Amino acid sequence: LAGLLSLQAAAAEAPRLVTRDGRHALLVDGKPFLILGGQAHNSSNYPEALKTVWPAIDDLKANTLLMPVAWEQVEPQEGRFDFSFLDTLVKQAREHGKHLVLLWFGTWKNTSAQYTPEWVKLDPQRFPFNVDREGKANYSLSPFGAETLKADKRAFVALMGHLKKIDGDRHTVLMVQVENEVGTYGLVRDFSPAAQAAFEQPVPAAVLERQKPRAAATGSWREVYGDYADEYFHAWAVARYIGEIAAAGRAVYDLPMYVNNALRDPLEQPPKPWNKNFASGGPTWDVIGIYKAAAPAIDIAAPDVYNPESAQVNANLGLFQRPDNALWIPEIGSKPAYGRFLYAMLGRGAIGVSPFGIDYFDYTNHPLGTQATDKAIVQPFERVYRMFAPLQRQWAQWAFEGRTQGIGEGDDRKPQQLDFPGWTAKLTYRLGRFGEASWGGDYAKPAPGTEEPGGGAAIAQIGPDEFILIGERVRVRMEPAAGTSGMLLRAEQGRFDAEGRWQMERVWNGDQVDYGLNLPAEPVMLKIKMGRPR
Ligand code: N0T
Repeated sequence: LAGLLSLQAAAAEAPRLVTRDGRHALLVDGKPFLILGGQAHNSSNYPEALKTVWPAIDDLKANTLLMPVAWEQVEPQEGRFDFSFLDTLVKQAREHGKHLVLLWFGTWKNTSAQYTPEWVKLDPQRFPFNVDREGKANYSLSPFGAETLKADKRAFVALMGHLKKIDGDRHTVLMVQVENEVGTYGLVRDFSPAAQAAFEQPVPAAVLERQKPRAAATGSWREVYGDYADEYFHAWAVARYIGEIAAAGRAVYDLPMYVNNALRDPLEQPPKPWNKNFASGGPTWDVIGIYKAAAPAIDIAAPDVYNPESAQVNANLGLFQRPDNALWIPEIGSKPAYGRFLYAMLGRGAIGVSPFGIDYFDYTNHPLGTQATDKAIVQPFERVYRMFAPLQRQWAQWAFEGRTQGIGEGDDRKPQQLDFPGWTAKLTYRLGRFGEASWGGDYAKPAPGTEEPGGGAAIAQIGPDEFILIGERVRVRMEPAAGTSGMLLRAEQGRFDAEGRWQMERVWNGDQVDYGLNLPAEPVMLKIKMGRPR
């Protein structure tokens, strides 16, 4: 009976993020959950449009749909709320067996005010824009607009209250993104009198703790952060604004909340002061500390990955995965080149991932995403989701325990390695079926399907000498850690069934293992047993 009661308690518990040993998990019904997501196009947040969304989400084999809910849509007239789209969305998600992540498009969507209701757009006196040094209004709403904050917060609280009413016992909705890609392009910060007065105040102690001072240890923003003062101040102002909205929403219905980021160049190290090269004030990797200090109600700063260069992708994943920040990728471009990085993201222990523009609306965001508007959109991602779906809960648990790693093939196509306690996985790409290229002739020719970088592998160490390997277009050789000896005992190809039990299909040996585990152009899953001679 006690077991049953605790099971019920877990089922009734709202989704939440937990952290242990610097790793994170999204608990859903009390157990780690892996978001295999898909994000709809921006204008698909209407009941009729959902007809173009579900087929793509189903084709993707996603378990979660990321869908905007817009301020203009829920509060077309001030104080009169309409949550009918949310009702439809939640009902249909349940019918399709999917979870949801809601994206609150309010004061800022890609930094602009375009998703605010008309009554906001038409009243710049009440809802002021940022102004430049000359007092000229910029296109982006000011984080010092007290009325804007009040109004956005009221709408968000109404949304969360409604959500609690319709979903508080079911948890179809897992998380909420507050605003979308915030910050300001073209202007480093607000120079309005209210902003200027705040800029001259001492930097709050909470910020000093999380964001290392660059000059003086205390004092005004300029004194403490020198050339970075304006952008850090804007990040603080925007984060505080969002944090207040999130906190008010969570007071009504406590779900995990996050912000997403249109990235700055992660390879510019050390990062130079803002030079119109990214949206100032957004949660770029270098100001995550400021967001943590100013917006404690926001759990995660998340990267939107729209540059497929492998060095960029890897650098971003490294910078956003921190002991104080779970890795969660709410947007990646839908171009095929991004597919292999799912192995890196899920292998590194992300709580989830979601390609953007997953619906059959006749629109493409090329060149950020694919040109396709049909089933070809999902192909590069479905192949990976298909492999992870049957063991999604188990994988999330392994990731939380620090047992998993993963990587996508580099643009340079060079060998890579993943180190586990006792064993190293050596990965090579493009090589033919037999041995090394030194044999020459046809033997040196790359394996079919490896013309473009497309390989990847995710590995879980499920016992001291046992591994689950998921991957494609890569040769994997497990080697004993330096100074020890060991060999491959058995590699089973198979899959996990719906109950999570391993189903062996064949044992790989001979040609399939003599030169390493040769993973073909279609993803496979192997259960590998290594051994050490006595
Ligand atoms: C994204 C999407 C949507 C290397 C673009 C990406 C989504 C928003 N913005 O289709 O609008 O709502 O979050 C911005 C990418 C910047 C360009 C990077 C060039």
